[in-house]
Amino acid sequence: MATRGEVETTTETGAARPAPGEDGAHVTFCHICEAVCGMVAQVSDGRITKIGPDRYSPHSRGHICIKGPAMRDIVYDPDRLLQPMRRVGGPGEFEPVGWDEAFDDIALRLRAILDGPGSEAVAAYLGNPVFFNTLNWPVIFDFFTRMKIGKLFGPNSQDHVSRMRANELLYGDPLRMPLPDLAETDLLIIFGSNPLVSHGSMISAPRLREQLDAIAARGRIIVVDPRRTESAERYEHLSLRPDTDVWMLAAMVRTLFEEGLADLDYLEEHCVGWRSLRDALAPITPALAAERCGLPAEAIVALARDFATTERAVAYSRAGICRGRFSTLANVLLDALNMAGGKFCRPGGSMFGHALTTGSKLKGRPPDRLSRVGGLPSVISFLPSVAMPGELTAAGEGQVRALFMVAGNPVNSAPGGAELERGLDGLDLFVACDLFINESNKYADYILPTVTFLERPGATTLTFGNMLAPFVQYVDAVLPAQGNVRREDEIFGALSRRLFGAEDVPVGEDLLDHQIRVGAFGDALGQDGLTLDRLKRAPHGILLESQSREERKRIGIKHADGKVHLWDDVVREELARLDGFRDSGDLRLFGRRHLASINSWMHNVERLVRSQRPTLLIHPDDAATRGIATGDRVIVDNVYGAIEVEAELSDAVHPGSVCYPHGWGHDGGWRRANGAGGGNVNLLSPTDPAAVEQWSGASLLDGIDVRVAPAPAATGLSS
Ligand SMILES: Nc1nc2c(c(=O)[nH]1)N[C@H]1C(S)=C(S)[C@@H](COP(=O)(O)OP(=O)(O)OC[C@H]3O[C@@H](n4cnc5c(=O)[nH]c(N)nc54)[C@H](O)[C@@H]3O)O[C@H]1N2
Ligand SMILES: Nc1nc2c(c(=O)[nH]1)N[C@H]1C(S)=C(S)[C@@H](COP(=O)(O)OP(=O)(O)OC[C@H]3O[C@@H](n4cnc5c(=O)[nH]c(N)nc54)[C@H](O)[C@@H]3O)O[C@H]1N2
Ligand code: SF4
Ligand SMILES: [Mo]
Repeated sequence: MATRGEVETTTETGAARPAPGEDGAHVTFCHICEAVCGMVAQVSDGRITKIGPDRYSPHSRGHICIKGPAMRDIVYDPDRLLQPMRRVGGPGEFEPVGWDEAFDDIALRLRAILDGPGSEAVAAYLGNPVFFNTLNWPVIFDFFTRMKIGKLFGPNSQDHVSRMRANELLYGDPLRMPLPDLAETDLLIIFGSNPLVSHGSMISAPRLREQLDAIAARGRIIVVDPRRTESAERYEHLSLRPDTDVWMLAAMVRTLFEEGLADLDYLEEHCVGWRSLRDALAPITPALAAERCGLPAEAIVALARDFATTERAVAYSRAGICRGRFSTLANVLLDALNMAGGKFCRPGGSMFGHALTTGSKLKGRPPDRLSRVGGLPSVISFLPSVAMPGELTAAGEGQVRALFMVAGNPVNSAPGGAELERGLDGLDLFVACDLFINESNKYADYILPTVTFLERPGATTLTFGNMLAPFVQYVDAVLPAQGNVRREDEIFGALSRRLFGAEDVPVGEDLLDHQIRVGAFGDALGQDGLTLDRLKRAPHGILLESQSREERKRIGIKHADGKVHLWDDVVREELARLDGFRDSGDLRLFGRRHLASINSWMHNVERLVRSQRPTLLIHPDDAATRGIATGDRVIVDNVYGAIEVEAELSDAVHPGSVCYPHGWGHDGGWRRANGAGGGNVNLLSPTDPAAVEQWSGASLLDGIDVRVAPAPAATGLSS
């Protein structure tokens, strides 16, 4: 029976649920990207024979992409680690070890570090897949909290950290993320996202393409991007030089004020600081922005006018504006555009999503701090990756001596280059939890092999706050753990007990049940409402009724005055820095994702890699001046590093820019991935903490100054 707040759906099949590993159809969901699509895994003779879409899922209604079914290949990958490994030689040289032996030695060595240099010398890198593992992370965090871990790192600074810093400035809470109201908008401007390939980020909506097509049919979608992406191709494209959006956004907001199009009553009611922002933006004219961005001033003005005069309009941004030189400011200005246009908290505009659980998602996380090297701030406890190599290698008090790396691969996914590898190799204790030997954990002392998401229960709660239609699903494991691998909660629970004598290690499911029940949709520990038990009785998940925009705004804004803050010292100082900034005029490198790739970890799957070829997209004009043709080997370099890759001429990229996907150039324990070629583009990302934006510490990944030249024969740089 449905409980309070549920949207009635006809998706209950009533079929009995098979136990993990039992023959039959197992309802599950995909944990690879934020769409969290419903899937069904067929099990026969204890093995998964096929993974297909869950057509009964009220969330994804039968949608999946090519990566979901490929998880079967990951489960049975011949290179997958199925027993704990201890390093016995150089990088990547491991031999099997028993769990107890591994735990004993890890505990002994960690104890020595905690008793010696102390917890400041202990760090963790938690990679992207951990965050999808919502039932296990409380146990992982519990372990780190018990030891008062000094430093946390993760992919945040390669991803959304500047968006979070902007959220904190604007709304008083880094985790409060405004979403575009796709269901009702008539004009959507996308800055730096390619939803047709990424399937949405900070938006969880698997059938995004249908929603976007519907907007395009009744109105417009304009994609602002240095590449004519798959999304730009399908809708309208406005091409600009990488890492220049900040000027375009500033000029658009300015245009609204200049032309009397800004909704002043609205600003007065909802925001503070808008007058200061307005005055400070005065020098950033459309002509100046046009010159910086490499597009016509008229295009900026026309878009601003159209945005302001379309009642239901919204600007949305993602990764593409989060990793630049002015990324916090760019995100603030994006929201300022929505505010000045009067689009926030209005139909078709922007509004926060829903909160399923109460309190912070990362309960008990360490306090925010500055990095020892470079003095960069942490955001939601995570220090910037650009500080990581120095934290590992710079001798002195607080130097990291022990590292736990769970589901991460910073050597390929973060800046760091040779110094990061040297740092990883020089640790006193390096423990990794992963499915494979990758480019980072090949330096570990121990790799503790973990289950895939198909071998553990899971809940879709990570992306709940970003769902356009609030949905929640709990699923059981499809298979028991393969080989001699364990879940992360088992591993970190065991370490907590061994090292700290912990008797009260949290249980992920109990915490989830409690959080659901005291949350907005819960039964408040008594009345009718959502509970984990109820979730377990709805295998395909439950759609929930949306709360009103006003209610979400009331809950979402954490500033004491209940207003959106458009002005503060950060905005003031960043605008001053913008004023003094001079573009080098060099070629600018930016990234792209491929439908069949997920960051650095699915390149060992034949059916995914066979359709891909990482190439450096270069505009024909830039290629001509350098004597480069499609298929040529070229060297891309700057002061930080060099890679040798294959060139592909394409007028889809903005003149003066080149585009290369990240996550390639493998050299780990995954044989097919190692043979897939390509280069590690993050070797070109600045590793100097002073070279990145100082408020968020966001790595500079889009808009890196590089040189490109034909490769002399046999450089030996990369395959
Ligand atoms: N297939 C696939 N899907 C994925 C992933 C994957 O690796 N593969 N990764 C997942 C993850 S972890 C994330 S965080 C999300 C990210 O989701 P999105 O943010 O939608 O993904 P991206 O493809 O990185 O889109 C960024 C876009 O910004 C553009 N861009 C680069 N520089 C600039 C710039 O300076 N200005 C502007 N305006 N645009 C710029 C790029 O050309 C690109 O089209 O995707 C998720 N989904
Ligand atoms: N230049 C450039 N660099 C980028 C980006 C970009 O756009 N451009 N995008 C960035 C973004 S958005 C992100 S999120 C990061 C991602 O970067 P990271 O978070 O460092 O990690 P991944 O590359 O996703 O590698 C994930 C690792 O987790 C392992 N794994 C997968 N599932 C599990 C599991 O269930 N348990 C365990 N224990 N391990 C598992 C995989 O085998 C793999 O080794 O990359 C970033 N790097
Ligand atoms: S869109 Fe994302 S969640 Fe859906 S199947 Fe593909 S990778 Fe999985
Ligand atoms: Mo990401």
